[in-house]
Amino acid sequence: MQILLLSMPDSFEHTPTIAIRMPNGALGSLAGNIDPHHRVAIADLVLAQSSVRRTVERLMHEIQPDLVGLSVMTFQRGTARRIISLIRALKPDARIVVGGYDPSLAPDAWTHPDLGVDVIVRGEGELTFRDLLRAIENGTPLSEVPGLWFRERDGVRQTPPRPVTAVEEGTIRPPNRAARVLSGYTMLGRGVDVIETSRGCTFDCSFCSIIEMRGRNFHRFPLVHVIADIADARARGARAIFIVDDNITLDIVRFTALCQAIIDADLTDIDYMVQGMTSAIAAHGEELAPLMQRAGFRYVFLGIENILDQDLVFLKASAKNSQRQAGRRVGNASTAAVDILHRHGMLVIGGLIVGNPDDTPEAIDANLAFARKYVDWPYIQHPTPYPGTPMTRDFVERGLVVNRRVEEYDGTTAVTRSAHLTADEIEFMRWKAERWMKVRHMPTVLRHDPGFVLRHGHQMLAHTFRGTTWRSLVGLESARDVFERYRALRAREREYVDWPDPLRNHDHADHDEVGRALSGPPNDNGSPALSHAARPPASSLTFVKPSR
Ligand code: B12
Ligand code: SF4
Repeated sequence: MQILLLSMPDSFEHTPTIAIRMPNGALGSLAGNIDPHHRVAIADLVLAQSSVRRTVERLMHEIQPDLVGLSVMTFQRGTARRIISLIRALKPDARIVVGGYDPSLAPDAWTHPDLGVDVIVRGEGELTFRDLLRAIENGTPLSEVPGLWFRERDGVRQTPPRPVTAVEEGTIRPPNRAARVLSGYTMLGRGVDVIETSRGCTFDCSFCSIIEMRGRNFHRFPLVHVIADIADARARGARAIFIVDDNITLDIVRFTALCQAIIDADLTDIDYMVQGMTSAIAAHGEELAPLMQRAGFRYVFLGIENILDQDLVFLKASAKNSQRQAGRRVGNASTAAVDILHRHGMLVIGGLIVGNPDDTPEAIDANLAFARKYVDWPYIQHPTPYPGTPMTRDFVERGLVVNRRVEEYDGTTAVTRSAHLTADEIEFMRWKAERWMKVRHMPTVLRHDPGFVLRHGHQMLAHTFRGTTWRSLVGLESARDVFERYRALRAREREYVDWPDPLRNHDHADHDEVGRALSGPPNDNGSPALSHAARPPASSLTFVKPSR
């Protein structure tokens, strides 16, 4: 079979494509785990952001795929619909399969007959996708493949969820990077790739999709597999690697062993980026950080989330951000974690969430001041009601969701208000402060990647300050005017595909689906993952109308 796998072109504020274009890890892993006689091509459309339609047309013409698979996050839903419609027009007999976080957690949004999706793969994809291809090829019923929703003549059928894979058993083969057909991956001018060393998390932060996606569990790839994977990425040109693990810091002993294995394998000339919990870094950093530094870790994304205790309680992120002494919580671990990483030459990407239900201007200011003082690159977001998360339920129940256009659920558009501030005020506060924090990081980047900054620095600045004009620079326009212009530009940027949305005449279809998906109950027992089948039918779940 000829297979084309696509990731969506939509990017968001903190990863501008001028500086950061990373491959989608899911597609490489899917390609590496199908039977070898298939011909598979991967196209990360973020590499063709300004020519999406032309690129899809060309690939469809050259590859003539029997099946096209799309990986989609919630904010990319509208783009995915247009691309599917385009593919349908170009090759009506191609089968369309969707997977990833949005189809997994909001499958109802993907079943409209006018949309043209044949199969939804829910949850982890490698084994389900492999078995789906086998079933199609052998003509056996799709009902025998766990983990699917699929279209039949009389409607959509569901198969039971597939249990999460124990990756330590070698069930998942390494990714197939050779299948990528577009080029241009970059992290500030260096070739970049992604690898994973583990899957899952045992925490249950209320804003995170991971628990609903796969339950509370943690599985580790064997370290030999990981080192071989890094070596493969390096051999293909990667000089920067993003470790996409959900939470690598759950097992510090193993993380330490990984750093040592990277050093032993002489793979230290790569800039590694990883995300971690502040509590783990604060508690174990004195032993871990020197090894991370020697292994080549450069950026650590810290899930600080919020520096105020009441917000951490709402986000259910207190435990992972607590500093402890003799087993007792003695405070927030963020400053200790930042300090340890800085002392060992690493840079901190500060993940913060502002605009929580009870946030006042002072609460947001306190977080912005923290970011200004402690983090190197701010990654400040607003609480975003992604399908199936407990936080979504909280916001819906309090009537605080003010925007249901999911294409704006990109993390930096405030789509919820607090009890004290409008969504607009929340976003304005973050936007205004964050731009200047980003500028402060430029000299550090210049020292590390001078060629890139000299060539593209002006574009990076222009992106960060888009909306600014000479009039605003000399004070003839207010920051508010600039903010409104920025938002108008941002709205235009979201039109990635010059092709109509097949559901454009179903004005409320998407919103109703969102409403239903948003109010789904959590999968809080950790097992089995994806408990959708055991839930009340979607139509019985109602969306609480926002009060403003
Ligand atoms: C790494 C990561 C990133 C990296 C992306 C690097 C890259 N190019 O891959 C960075 C930091 C840049 C990033 C950014 C963002 N991310 Co992010 N990210 C993750 C993270 C940590 C891991 C994703 C991953 O690669 N996993 C490993 C792969 C192998 O697994 P997977 O993606 O789940 O894919 C499997 C299945 O989903 C399925 N599958 C996936 N696609 C397909 C397609 C087909 C056809 C099939 C059959 C199956 C299938 O099979 C795969 C293999 O098992 C997750 C989860 C988490 N714990 O936070 C969030 C997560 C995916 N991100 C999320 C979001 C929202 C974002 C941002 C919008 C904002 C943000 N929160 O940072 C931006 C947008 C990025 C952009 N496009 O501009 C959300 C998505 C929620 C949703 N409902 O859409 C998640 C779930 C975090 C959360 N909030 O809960 N992210
Ligand atoms: S610790 Fe990280 S991966 Fe785990 S639930 Fe919280 S945000 Fe998600």
